[in-house]
Amino acid sequence: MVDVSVVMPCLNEEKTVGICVEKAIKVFKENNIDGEVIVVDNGSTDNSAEVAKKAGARVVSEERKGKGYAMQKGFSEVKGKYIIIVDSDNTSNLLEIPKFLSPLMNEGYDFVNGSRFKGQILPGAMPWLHQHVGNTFLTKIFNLFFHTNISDMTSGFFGFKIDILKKIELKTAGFDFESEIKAKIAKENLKIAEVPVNLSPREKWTKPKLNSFRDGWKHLRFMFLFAPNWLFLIPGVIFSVIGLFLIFSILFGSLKIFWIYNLIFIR
Ligand SMILES: Nc1nc2c(ncn2[C@@H]2O[C@H](COP(=O)(O)OP(=O)(O)O)[C@@H](O)[C@H]2O)c(=O)[nH]1
Ligand SMILES: [Mg+2]
Repeated sequence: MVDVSVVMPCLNEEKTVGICVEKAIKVFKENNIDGEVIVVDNGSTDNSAEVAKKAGARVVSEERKGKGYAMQKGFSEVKGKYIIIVDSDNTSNLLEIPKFLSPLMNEGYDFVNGSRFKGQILPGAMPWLHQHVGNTFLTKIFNLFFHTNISDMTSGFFGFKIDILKKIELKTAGFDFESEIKAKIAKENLKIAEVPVNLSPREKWTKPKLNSFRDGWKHLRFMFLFAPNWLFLIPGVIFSVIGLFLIFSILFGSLKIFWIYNLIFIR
């Protein structure tokens, strides 16, 4: 049986996907691991698929566009006991894969998240707005909603035991895949560890596929919908308390209904 499956989503990454595949195979050789590399292509218009195949990966393709759909396709193809997910743009260093394997194989963890915030983010690797606002905010919301203590929710470099896939069903199409898989794992009360990983800038002249606002919004939307207490119950309770307070103030206190009525005319 294959021990480790490395699954990489790939959309027009011909400059880097080959390097990533070679690094994964190098890790397998150096650590005596029976491993496979699966690259999930999604209609790349460049030579990504050929480059990945030549470097030694099994290339599968998914027709439905989006990183989430690509990952679902990859998961339906894996043969390994341990799964590592990593991008194919060579911003994460695949030589760091052994860091994930030790907690999964020897320390009883079910899921290991790679944290760029605990590692080193090289200059130019992450936009300032993502590093100090977007990712920090999304991770704080995630920890609050799902009772976790991770430091990098949007990281796309993580690993887990294959058995986890029997317990969760993945549905999201795009980059919200990361919030989906991590939230569903957190709800299963599985053992989660975190390891530091480094992040390098993208290769020159290659384009990121992520759109900060569109994809940030998708993460937020998923988290609220998957934690309906925070979408309905808690705001409902807050508005009820404010409503009751106003009603009692009008009935028994000094607040005059005319004053509230006059609020309508404030310009
Ligand atoms: N198969 C597939 N891969 C995708 C798609 N969108 C992004 N990717 C891959 O997902 C990884 C992360 O994308 P990237 O734009 O670098 O996002 P960021 O690293 O989160 O800023 C890269 O390896 C992309 O090639 C998609 O629609 N389909
Ligand atoms: Mg990237």
